[in-house]
Amino acid sequence: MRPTRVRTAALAAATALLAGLAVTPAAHASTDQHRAGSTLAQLAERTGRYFGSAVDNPELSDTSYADLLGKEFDATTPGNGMKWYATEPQRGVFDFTAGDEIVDYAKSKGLKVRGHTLLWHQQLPSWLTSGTWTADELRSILKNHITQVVRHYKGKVFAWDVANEIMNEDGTYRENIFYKTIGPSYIADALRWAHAADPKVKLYLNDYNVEAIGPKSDAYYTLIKQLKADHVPINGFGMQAHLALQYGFPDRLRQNIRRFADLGVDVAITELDIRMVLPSDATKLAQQADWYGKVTDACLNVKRCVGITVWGYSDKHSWIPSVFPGEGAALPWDENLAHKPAYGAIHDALASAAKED
Ligand code: 9MR
Repeated sequence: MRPTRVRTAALAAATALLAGLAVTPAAHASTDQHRAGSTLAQLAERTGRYFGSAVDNPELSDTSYADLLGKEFDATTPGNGMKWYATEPQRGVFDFTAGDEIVDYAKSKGLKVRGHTLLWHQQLPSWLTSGTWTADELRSILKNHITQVVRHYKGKVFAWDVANEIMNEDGTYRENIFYKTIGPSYIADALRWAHAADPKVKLYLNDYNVEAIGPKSDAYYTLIKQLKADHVPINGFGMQAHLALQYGFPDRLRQNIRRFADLGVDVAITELDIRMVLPSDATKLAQQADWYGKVTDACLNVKRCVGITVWGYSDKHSWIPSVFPGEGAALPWDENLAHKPAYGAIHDALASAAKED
């Protein structure tokens, strides 16, 4: 009886491992040891990509968190520090304190920085949202904001999310203040102004719920194709990838990444997290690990998918519980900064691609 039981267990463990799933704590320990040799960033770099994590300013004083971020990742995105409310709190008065703090931290740890974001419908200062503007006035406000912020971070960020979340789910333009006042031309102009202020920085459009092929990603596909045809400077498309186990994995993610790459732009996974309805359990964590592995594989499969950023790396600091009550556990590290099965799945996906390169 005994040998059979052992064999069965070993077989189950091997099958689960092959599927990228977590098995027993003992299996974790040995595989984690095996993975200790290289960080996610080191493996990603061997495939010509980066692996980043967002960070919000208050998190920098959590030293164990900030230290681990600096060791495991080679890129970071400020969670809030470069948004309009922070950078231009009064009209024409710029404050780069929060963004600079993250740039300085990143420099000290050898991380590169993704700029986020030049325009968005959220986190705008009240002087902007409560004012009444003509199209010309708002165009000049937008031009000045973009010019000053991009100029300040010239050479310090490698990419900018120029326009964030500008489409509705049905593929129509979101009626943000810029669209309502100026019309859709604000998008091409924003890209042109950013390019004029820093001709080398990579310029992105960025959104959520665009990982699957559907009306929203189709709208970006059409827009980027047109921008390219019009010779507007556009270098990349950011798929945020705020996924949730209860809504299913985005259909044809890999094909979707590929079709944007085929338009001649880079693609980046910019804000990855995979939440679940709490409490978490072994089954949900295994499914989450499988999805993290699948997202990583999908990016690795397309040469122009240049990097992956998780939106914070641990459940200790995550935007999710406050926005989706009863949901969370979305990141590859837990509240105690210990690896979850998702970490192993990402590591394994990167390691096998790194081997092939
Ligand atoms: O992580 C950010 C959180 O701290 C802010 O409170 C929130 C405000 O809406 O924005 C979060 O980041 C968002 C990002 O800028 C754009 N995509 C969605 C992210 C999660 O809301």
